[in-house]
Order: sequence, then structure tokens, then C-alpha cells
Amino acid sequence: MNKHQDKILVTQPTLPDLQQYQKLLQQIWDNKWLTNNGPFHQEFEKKLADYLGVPYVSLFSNGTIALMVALKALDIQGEVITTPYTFVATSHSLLWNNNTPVFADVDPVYGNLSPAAVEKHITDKTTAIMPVHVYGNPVDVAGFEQLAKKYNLKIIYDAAHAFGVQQKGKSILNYGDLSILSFHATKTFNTVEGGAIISHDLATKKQIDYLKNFGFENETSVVTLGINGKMNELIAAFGLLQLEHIDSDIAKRQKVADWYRKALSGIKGIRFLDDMPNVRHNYSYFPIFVEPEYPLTRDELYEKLKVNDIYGRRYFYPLVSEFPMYQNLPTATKENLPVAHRLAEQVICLPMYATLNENSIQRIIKLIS
Ligand code: T4K
Repeated sequence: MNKHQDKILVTQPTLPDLQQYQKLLQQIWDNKWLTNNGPFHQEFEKKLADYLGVPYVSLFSNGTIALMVALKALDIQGEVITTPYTFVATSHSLLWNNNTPVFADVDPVYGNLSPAAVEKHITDKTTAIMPVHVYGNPVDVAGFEQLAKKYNLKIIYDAAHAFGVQQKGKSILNYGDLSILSFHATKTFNTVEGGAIISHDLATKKQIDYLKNFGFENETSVVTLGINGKMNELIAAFGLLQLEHIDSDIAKRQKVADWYRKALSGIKGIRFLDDMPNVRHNYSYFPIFVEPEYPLTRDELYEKLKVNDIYGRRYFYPLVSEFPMYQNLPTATKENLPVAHRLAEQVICLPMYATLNENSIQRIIKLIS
């Protein structure tokens, strides 16, 4: 191992220009409005809605609180069918709302929740489906819409990875009843911490905005059991600047994905994901799947990369259904989730970020090939 080489982490955030940010901070210092729907917050909501091509955005302090509020806004009770192949916040939001998570299996290629698997788990207690656009690859939205219609269910999309993703020229966030985004530091679009709920009508947006502000409708009236999920002005100003370079970031990430795909295509036993037809991707992650034909196991390759200062991550291993608060649920068994288990045992997300250069990728590929 070369002791002088740089560490390459799974991701690295892009930051706004510091001088530009200082100018916006000066405005905040001048007007002394720090939070509670201030001017930067209002401007960021509008600009985000325009950029994303969605009717209404409600900003949040993070994606997890946004998920919890989305469930409250739709008054979801009972069983909610979701995926175990995700970050734990997806199911945690269900438990926090006293919903029962029901796990269904995923598709073997992209790892997205499968409508056919979901249908098998629908009972008279099912009220909603919570699919995740894993790695930013759109789920089968048409399949889920059909199920929702047939069984009268709500759909909340966990779109934490899907900022800016479009299908046939339309934002993926326009499907379902609500979608949530995460703007965490590790995401394609980041505001340090942050998140949003995308809604499709003004009445729902208002309800969501009350919910994130303790339930206040006005100075004296609290109309619902709210929480504090607000984004503050320092973060909203940061987000406004981040919007200015998001397209160029996505283009750079696409180049990284192209380099990886070209270099990995001849390696037996390493599977990677292709772009989907008619989708504008955001290249938020670059997962590879280490299949049995590869000479090393997934964990051997993961460790080999690590000792050489390449810090991939096994998103999403272990499955959420393996964690103590979920493992006793009737649907948390390996028999019910064979595909999710296989993917979780094969996956490594390779480093992926806008400033990752070709030399670094060559260093990574040399270790894999
Ligand atoms: N739904 C889904 C499907 C999600 O994936 C997530 C979050 C949520 C909901 C919830 O959204 P938020 O409430 O977070 O807004 C990370 C993130 O914390 C989490 O946001 C994300 N998903 C999840 C997939 O990944 P960790 O524990 O892997 O993060 P951490 O701190 O180990 O960071 C990973 C790497 O990123 C580090 O090795 C280096 C780099 N990094 C990280 C940070 C925080 C930086 O370079 N700079 C940084 O500031 O969870």
C-alpha cells in the first residue's frame, strides 16, 4: 500500500463559493431574520419548485422529519408496505408514526420495490405504499399507480436519492400522493442537512407547512399535532447557491459513471447498473454487485479497497429487516425477501462525486480488475 496516496471516500459534497455565501450571510446578519419562513426560505422554495418542475415544495430540516410529516399529513394508519433495501430512515418514519412496516421484495436488477411483490402483501389493514427510488433510479411508478387505484391506497415516495430525476421529461416527484427529498451532505444536491416534501395541491402544502411548524395556522391557532421540522435561513441561502451548479455537478457525475462503466465492462462477476431508457439520472451513487463468478467475495473486495484507502460503502447492507426493531415482523424473513438479501450481500457503492477524477477511478479499477 502506498502510504502517501489520498483517501478516496464514498462521496464528497460540493460546496457553494464561500465569498458568494458570505454575501448572503451578510444579508441575514443585516435583516436579523434567521428562521420561520424568512425571505431566503421563500425564495428557495420557489426556485426549487421551478428547477424540479413540481407544483409545491415544503422545505424541511432533513429528509427523515419530512418522511414523518408526510405520513401525518395523509393520516396514514395501519400497515404500510415498503422495501427493506433502503436506508433505515424509511422504515423508522413508519414506526415513529405507529404504522406497521410490511416488507416486500425488490426487483433483481435495480433493487427497487416490486409492485408484484407488494400486491401479495396487501390486506384490509394496508393503507399506503412507501417505495424508494433507490440510488435515484425510478421505481415502476405506473405499476404502483395501478395498485393504488385498485386497492385505494396512498403512495408516499421516498425520493431521498432522486433529486432532479426525470422520466420522459417529467419529474419523478410528480407521481404518487407525496414525495420526499433529502438534501443531506452526502446527496447529489446538498444543503448540509435538509429535505423537502413535494405536494400537488395548495391545501396539502398548507397542511404540511402547519405540521412542520408545531401545527400553527396563525399566531393564536394550532390546528394539528405539529413538530418542528423547519429549515433555517442560513441553510436556505446555502441551498440557493447550490442550485446554481447542480446541473454542472450532475454532468460531472455522469462522466464519472461513464468512466466506471467503460472500465468495469470486461470484468467477470462485477455487475453495474445501466441508465434506464428515457430517464434523466442524477448519478447519486455507483453501486456494483459482486457476483459468484468474481474471484473474491463482496466483503473481501470491500476490505481490499479499504486497505488501499478506497472507502466504498455497502449501501444497503444489512437490510433494514435485519435490525432489532424490525427482525421480528412477520415479513422480515429471508424467505420473503430473497432478492433483497442477495443484493445486500453483493453490493458495494463505489466512490461517486462530481470532483472524482479519472486518475482516482483508474486507481479503484486497478484494485477491482
Ligand atoms: N431515505 C433514504 C432512502 C435515505 O437514503 C436517507 C438518507 C433518508 C431517507 C433520510 O434523509 P436525511 O434525514 O438524512 O436527510 C448517510 C446519510 O447520513 C444519509 O442522509 C443517507 N440517507 C445515507 C444513505 O447515507 P452514513 O451514515 O452512511 O453517512 P456518513 O456520515 O458515514 O457519510 C458517508 C461518507 O460521506 C463519509 O465517509 C464521507 C462523506 N462525507 C460525509 C459527510 C457527512 C463527507 O465527505 N462530508 C460530510 O459532511 O449515512
